[in-house]
Amino acid sequence: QPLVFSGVQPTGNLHLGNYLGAIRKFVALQETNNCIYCVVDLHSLTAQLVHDDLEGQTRSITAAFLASGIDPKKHIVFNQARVLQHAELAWIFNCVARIGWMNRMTQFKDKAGKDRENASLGLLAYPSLMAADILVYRATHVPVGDDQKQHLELTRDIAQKFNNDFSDRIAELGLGVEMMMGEEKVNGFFPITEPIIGGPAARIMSLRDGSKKMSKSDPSDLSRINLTDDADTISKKIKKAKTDPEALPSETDGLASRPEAENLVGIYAGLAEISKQDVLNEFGGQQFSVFKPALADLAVEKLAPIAGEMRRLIADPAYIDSVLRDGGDRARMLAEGTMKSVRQIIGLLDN
Ligand code: AQP
Repeated sequence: QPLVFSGVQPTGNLHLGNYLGAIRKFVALQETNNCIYCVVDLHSLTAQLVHDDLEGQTRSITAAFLASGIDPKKHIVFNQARVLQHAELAWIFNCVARIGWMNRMTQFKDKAGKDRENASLGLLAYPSLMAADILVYRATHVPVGDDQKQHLELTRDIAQKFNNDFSDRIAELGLGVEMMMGEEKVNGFFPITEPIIGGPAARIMSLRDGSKKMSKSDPSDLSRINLTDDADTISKKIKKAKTDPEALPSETDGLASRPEAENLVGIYAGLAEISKQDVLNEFGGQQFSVFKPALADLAVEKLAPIAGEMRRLIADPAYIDSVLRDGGDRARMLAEGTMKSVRQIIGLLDN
């Protein structure tokens, strides 16, 4: 039975990259799957412990989920800190994973910078908590942007090592399920999760620098389109977006060495839900003075209703909290079911 899980950190304004790379996929997947979507507040402590308004940020991400079309009645929407089993399983995974695995993570290297000795231990262990978020529900599929690919590979490594290390115990207790590991059929407790990455908007880049991903923590607000930007701001940011002086090519090959042009075409394709080639079929040969206003109109058309609904929801924090409470209660029941088995497999008495 497929089960979808994904999370978003409450670390700042959600932007178009988060929306196209992740949230829009969450919405599409809920049509045919059971889904669990989480505001990962514990993760947001890894790079910055003290936040100005963590409660407000958590509610704002929840509002973005709901405003984008996630149905909290049919699926589960909650914040991570309500379900202690995430932290419990993360501790166990800290003991499964190896320090070398964590040290190799590019996100850790980027976020820790040069002064690694001073990075928090939580930042190093981030992928272990992420693996716990997913595997505490034994989720099979995880929609994410391209930047999370390496962390998902680590989740698979952790699941595989746990299954191997405890294979006798899992078999003895009859807690395994049959699954394919490459060519081999094995019996494991945790599934080997599949990432769902891809499409024209898997990695949206900064509007100011085509070599950097669009990010909440970029100091320049002009580098990103926030989900809550008004129409004028969106138009201004797209107008100011860095480009080159050439017209758009008519084939995608012509975008290869033009990262800023490729990014804007990818954003258009993502918003219109068409391929980059379809965009070039329409705009190939045109200057940015024609393409940018068309892109701005499309972005406003798609984002304005979400921003409006987010504002309405944020004005009702009691409703948002009730969604998170209800989702947390349902998530906890599932997570505790997994942890009962995990404790039994390891030999941690909880009776
Ligand atoms: N630029 C992007 N393009 C496509 N997808 C993206 N995602 C993030 N940036 C892009 C995807 O959004 C989801 C939620 O991300 P997150 O907030 O949990 O963490 P992040 O990847 O660290 O996002 P940011 O915006 O870059 O935040 P900061 O600046 O706080 O680090 C994930 O699925 C992510 O892949």
